[in-house]
Order: sequence, then structure tokens, then C-alpha cells
Amino acid sequence: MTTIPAPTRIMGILNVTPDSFSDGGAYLDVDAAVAHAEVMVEQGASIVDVGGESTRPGASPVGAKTERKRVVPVVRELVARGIPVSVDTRTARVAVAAVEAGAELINDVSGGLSDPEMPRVVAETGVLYAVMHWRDGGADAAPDYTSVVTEVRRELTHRLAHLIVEGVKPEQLIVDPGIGFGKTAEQNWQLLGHLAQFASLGHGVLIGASRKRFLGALLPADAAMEDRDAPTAVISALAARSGAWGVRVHDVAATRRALDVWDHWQLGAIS
Ligand code: PMM
Repeated sequence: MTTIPAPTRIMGILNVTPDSFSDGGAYLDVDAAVAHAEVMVEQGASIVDVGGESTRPGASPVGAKTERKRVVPVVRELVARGIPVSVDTRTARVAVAAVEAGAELINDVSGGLSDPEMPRVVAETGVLYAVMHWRDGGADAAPDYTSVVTEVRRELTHRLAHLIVEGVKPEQLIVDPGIGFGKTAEQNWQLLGHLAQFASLGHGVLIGASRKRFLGALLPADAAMEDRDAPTAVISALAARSGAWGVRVHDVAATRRALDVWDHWQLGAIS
């Protein structure tokens, strides 16, 4: 019998920062942040990813205290409304405060490399943990990969093994190849084209390609940031076809429509 795989989750992006590359400054105010999260949930997000520090290349680190002050009130309000929350942080102290406020997933773009306390916090709290690949702490220049897919997969495997040794349970772990983080456009496409190799690690795969620069290269030079939402939605559908656990996006509505197409496509194939 043909079965349809578990649906891919939509993680809606909520950056409560003044300087994120596509939505910096828009949701610094708690009420504005909550209102935007509610819209994303209505449009089909199953979890909202709250970030209080920009990971944009060249962005200055904000410090745990500021990050916590930006993130925690928003997490609290969203949880009070029954909205599942993820927190995009590399800092264990922020992660602890976010989980206390009700976050159920820690999304760490450094995969636990930024803060040596992070594995312990993840192990003790038992929350889901998205381990993103970001070599060399995220230097902007593209590192020298001979074979990006093999090397990213190998480095993620090492991170996973380290986390499990530190007491994190395998079922807590989600992997993310880190699209756009120190990778060229060609390397990003290679990672996307080989998603099955990441799925074979045995954990859910999360993809964050939304509005990233390599998509801008497909568009006219004067295209607006929002013009990257259509290519993002196509990536979401193709990631779903590769069995992705989730896609992290700005434009939830466009990705919802793309995933609906994929759902109907699959139903068409078995009916
Ligand atoms: N990209 C950004 C931030 N957080 N988290 C995960 N897991 N994967 C990503 O690709 C990712 C991330 C940068 O994008 P933003 O500035 O639009 O949030």
C-alpha cells in the first residue's frame, strides 16, 4: 500500500531584531510581533520561530541579556495564545529562559558550537533541538569545500554524536544543512539537490532558504525582497517532496499554497 509521508511543517519566521536582513525592525514591539505571529498561524504555520539576534553576516552580537529581553516576552505571549514556539538562539541562557517561558524547540544556527552549555541545557530540558550546520562559527566567506554535501553531512554527524554523548536524546534532534551560511549559491543548490542524504541521518530535516541571497540571483537586479517568496515556496514544495520535517519561511501563505499543491499531487498519485 502506498502511504503519504508526514506533512512538512511550516516554521514562520519572527525576527524581533532591529537588523535582520529582510524584516529587521518590523516586530521589535511585542504587540506587533504577536499580531504577526497570529497572522502566520492563520496562514498555516505550525510553529513560530522567534529570534532576538540577527545571524546576518556582519551583524553585531547583542549579548544574552538584550536577546532575552527581546525574546522572552514574545514567547510568553505566544504560548499564552496556544501557539507552538521555537527560539532561534545560540546562547544557553536565552534557551533556558525561552523554555521556561514555554518554547518547545531551540533552533541553534551554530549547532551547539557557540555555547558549550547548550548541549546540557537541551539534554536537561528535553526540548526539540534544531542543529544547523555553520562551519567556523559562520564566517561570511564561503569555506573551501571539496564536496559540500559530503562535508556538511559528515560535520553534522559529528555534532549529533557529540550531543548524544552529552545526554541529548536522538528523538530531540533535527538537522539543518545551513543554507546560505558560509556557502556559495552553487553549494546551496548542491545541498538542496541532495536533501535525501540528510534525511538518511535518521532525524527530521529543517530547511531555511527563505529570501536568501542565492534566490535573489534568479531575479532581476531591482527585484524586491518579497519577489524571493515565490522561489522560496517552490523550494518548500521540493523540500517536502524530499521528506523535510520543516521549512523555515517568511511568507507562510505562499509556502502553504506550495505544500498544498504537493499534498494534492501525492493524493493524485495514489487515487
Ligand atoms: N537562517 C537564518 C536564521 N536562522 N535557522 C535555521 N535552522 N536555518 C536557517 O537556515 C536559518 C536559521 C537567517 O535568516 P533570517 O535572518 O531571515 O532569519
